[in-house]
Amino acid sequence: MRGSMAKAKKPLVIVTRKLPDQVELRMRELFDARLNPDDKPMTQAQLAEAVKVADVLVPTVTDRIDTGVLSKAGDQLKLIANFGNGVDNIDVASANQRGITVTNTPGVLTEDTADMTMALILAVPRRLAEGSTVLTTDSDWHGWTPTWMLGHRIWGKRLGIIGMGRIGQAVARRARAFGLQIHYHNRRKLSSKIEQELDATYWESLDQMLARMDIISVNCPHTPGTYHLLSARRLKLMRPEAYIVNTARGEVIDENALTRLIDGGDIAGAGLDVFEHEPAVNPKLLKLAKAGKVVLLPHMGSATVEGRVDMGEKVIINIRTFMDGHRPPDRVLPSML
Ligand code: 8YV
Repeated sequence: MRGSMAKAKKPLVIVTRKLPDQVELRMRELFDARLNPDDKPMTQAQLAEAVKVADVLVPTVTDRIDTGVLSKAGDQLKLIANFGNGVDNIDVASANQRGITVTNTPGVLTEDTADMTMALILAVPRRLAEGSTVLTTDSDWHGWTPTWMLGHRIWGKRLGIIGMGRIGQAVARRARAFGLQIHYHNRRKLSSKIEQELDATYWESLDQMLARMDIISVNCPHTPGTYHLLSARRLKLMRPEAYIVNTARGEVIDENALTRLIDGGDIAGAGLDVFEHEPAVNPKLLKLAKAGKVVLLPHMGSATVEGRVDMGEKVIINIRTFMDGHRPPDRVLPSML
């Protein structure tokens, strides 16, 4: 009959940034996909125009989907399928109130992000970035000496993981192989089975954990509850020999306070893949990087070809499931944040 024979109208899916070719190809086949081949970030005004017409919006961490944008959404907008795990770029509560479902892409960037975390855990104490520039910049190398470019051993040290979700646990598994002792702070204590597997010690008090760790790794999401979780007061609790690594979100750390404390010798150093005001980077942090006190990366935690394709695939599955009238697998609810 007509209904079953007629092809359903494809949903208009607006994608805000350039995605991997194979993801875009598949989106073109499945949807009426409006892509962004130039990859120029959209302005708030352009995002507002997009939500007026889109059935589905696919934003990324670089798009702020706030109430200003959402208030312009047409009735046809039913799904925001974020290309990314963190949803702090989206006002999820406000979207839900307007009847718009929000999804993300968890699980597929866990291992890549944990690898990058481990890379920073190694890079800072072992002076990797500093060492790698010696040969390429001023050919300042006069040969091996017993006392030059000494860093610090990580084996046997205490690693305190803040946020023991998927990524935190993946970091713990790696870190154990490097001889680190695993400690963690999390909203909830893990099951004793997982604690035993990871040989992990739970700290209900973040303050107490901070005061006793050699390395801190931030692996929790940015939510209103974790904004500046590492405040100036808490950062001051850290030992002067301690390092801090952040591959989660810049907003979790008071970046100005961190910069001051490293500069003053109250914290030994930091490895940062994320920043409080991305893409802007505090010039004082850049100075500290030149002095070899911090290692800075431009938000590369999940930047693998495989990861980005998997993320795209997740976005597609979420859109298709939703369009077929089912609950998408990666729905995000305000209560989860
Ligand atoms: C993503 C990330 O690349 O998924 C996340 O939360 O931080 C990144 O690794 C980015 O969010 C894409 O939107």
